[in-house]
Amino acid sequence: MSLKKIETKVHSGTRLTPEDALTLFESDDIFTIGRLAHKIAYRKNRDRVYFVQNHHINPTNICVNRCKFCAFSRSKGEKGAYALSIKDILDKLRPHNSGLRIPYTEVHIVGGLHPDWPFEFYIEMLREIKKSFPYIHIKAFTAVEIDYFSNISCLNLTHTLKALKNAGLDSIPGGGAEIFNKRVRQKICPEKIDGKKWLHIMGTAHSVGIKSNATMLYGHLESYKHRVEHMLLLRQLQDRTGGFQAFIPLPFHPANTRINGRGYTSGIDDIKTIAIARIFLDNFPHIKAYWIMLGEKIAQLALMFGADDLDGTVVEEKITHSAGALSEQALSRTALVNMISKAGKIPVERDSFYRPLKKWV
Ligand code: V47
Ligand code: SF4
Repeated sequence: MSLKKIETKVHSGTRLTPEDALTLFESDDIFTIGRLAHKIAYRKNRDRVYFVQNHHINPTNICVNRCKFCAFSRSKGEKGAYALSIKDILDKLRPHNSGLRIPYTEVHIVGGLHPDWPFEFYIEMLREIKKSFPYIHIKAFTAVEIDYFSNISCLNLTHTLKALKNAGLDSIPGGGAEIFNKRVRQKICPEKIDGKKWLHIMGTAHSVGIKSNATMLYGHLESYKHRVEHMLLLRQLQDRTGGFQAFIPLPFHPANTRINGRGYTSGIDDIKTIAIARIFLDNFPHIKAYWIMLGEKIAQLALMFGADDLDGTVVEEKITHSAGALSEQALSRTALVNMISKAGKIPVERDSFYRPLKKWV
């Protein structure tokens, strides 16, 4: 299939096949790919680019899985291992020495699979955060953590999800998807739930009314074919549930990991992957350029290549910074607004369901 035929499909709003997506990955014509992605992003979101005032928290880096690509995790007792108490978490969310209402509208919580914490600990964590900050949206726990909770609580998946929701969980982040291909997944994270289970957990979450995101970790041992296969499975699930809000391609950071891959991803690969995601995932409302992993400059460029969301203020980031990220750990609201407006776009501060809170026109 030539790019010309793919262009015609995009102009007429025809869904691309996996073969089309592979053709795009194999093409060097980044300008055509970008133009097509930008057209679709404009169709969906006009010139709006979203961000959220959020605070990331990683309650523990102690993890029984020890994925090979993960530089953040530690085993219990290992140097550098930590586990926060609920009080530590609440203190992190509170601004220092002030009774002022905090600016964040979202807290994003993901961590390791701790060998000793009971399910009740996570329930209490959610309840206490909601009690102290009732206006904050809690986006927490990857599908991998949710599967672990179901195992340690001996509750089935639906009951686990409902218990989390009742305690204050508002939505689920997209982590843990990595790459669904069995052979590659076995090499990079042999202990992790497989792709089928990840998709099943997300589908079940959507069925009980919990929205989520989806990610793809790329730039390690996978091929373009595996990326397309990954996105196809997400597109198929989204056709059934409509529960995904955003897709977030995550470029692999190799420092301190146990994967001898290809080094860091190139800017061209980052931009191309974002653009192809925008074109191929026609049923995803948003494509997020996560500035922490892409770096500010590539994330800004991604706004011309199909991305319509930058994530947020973040405040504290450990996962990527353990693996050699060079970006800051936090950006102010002003910095995000500048990044977006200097790309010629309209900055929109959003809530966690993409409802606009403030627009800079
Ligand atoms: O699941 C771990 C990835 C993810 C590395 O849903 C790595 O809004 C690169 O999912 N190099 C967690 N990536 C982060 C995540 C996320 C981030 C921002 C927003 C949202 C959202 C979700 O980080 C993990 C894994 O795929 N990761 N190690 C690494 N060395
Ligand atoms: Fe644990 Fe998640 Fe790191 Fe894997 S990626 S070792 S599951 S913290």
